[in-house]
Amino acid sequence: MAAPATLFAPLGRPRLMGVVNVTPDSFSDGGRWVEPDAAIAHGHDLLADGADILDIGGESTRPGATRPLVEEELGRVVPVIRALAGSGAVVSVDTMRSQVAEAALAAGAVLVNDVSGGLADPRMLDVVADAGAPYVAMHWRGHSDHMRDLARYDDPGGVVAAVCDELARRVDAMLAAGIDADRIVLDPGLGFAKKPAHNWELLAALDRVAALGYPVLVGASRKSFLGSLLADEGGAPRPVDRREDANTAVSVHLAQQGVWGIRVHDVRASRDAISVVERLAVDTRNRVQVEAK
Ligand code: PMM
Repeated sequence: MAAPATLFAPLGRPRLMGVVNVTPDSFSDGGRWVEPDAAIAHGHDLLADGADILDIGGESTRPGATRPLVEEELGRVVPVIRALAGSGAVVSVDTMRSQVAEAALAAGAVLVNDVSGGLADPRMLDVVADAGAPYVAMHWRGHSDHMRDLARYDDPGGVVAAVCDELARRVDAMLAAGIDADRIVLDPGLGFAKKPAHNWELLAALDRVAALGYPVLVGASRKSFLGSLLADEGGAPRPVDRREDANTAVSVHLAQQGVWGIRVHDVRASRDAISVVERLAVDTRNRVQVEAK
């Protein structure tokens, strides 16, 4: 598989993963891209805006969501992956199901993005290992219909220690299944079994996640902890379509932290912000060199 070279080569900035939710019920864009032609056109728009990877998903993970049948999920993602990968895009499949991962890889996806880190489907890690595919493993404690009840981090070290420990255990399982260490990406799973404060703590401690020794991907885009931060005086959360500026600020933070990837719905805003961070890094380095002389 040619993917790792492109996916893991040094780039000097985070990769931007543009979200294509081929779902009727995702929290931020449910229904907008559910028709294959609309999803494919959206993918092309994200590429034009500077997406490095298109993340195609057919199952909503919004809190409380019920799962689609596997046939429904396959029917949503496979034609879209085939078309976008066929036109040269680097495509990842956002799925917790090994059957969908297999079909997606056969249709041209080069990366499996599993929000459950292999916990939702006992075959997933073997399928990924057999395919030699790069694999994003996100921190996850349970399906969306009950994940709110799982947002408890009472042990010493709180959410940061728990997420790192639980991700480290997933890494052990991945390596035991035969997934190459150089094909693993870890994700702290913002919004999944996390209260708003947990997400902020994790964002402030990404060095701890990176210290596990793997590239890090983060998805904050449009999530409810941004809505809570920006709540109005009456406490009503900022609507999903008015959280983008806050998300762009998060992307700046992520770029400064040196993450491998950022998963976003609006690629252009984050791409522009990352360009600023990159440009400033060049001048900061120059200035340090000049002053050291
Ligand atoms: N979040 C969502 C879906 N997939 N994948 C990864 N790796 N990380 C995330 O944070 C993540 C994800 C939920 O957001 P969406 O419904 O807007 O796609």
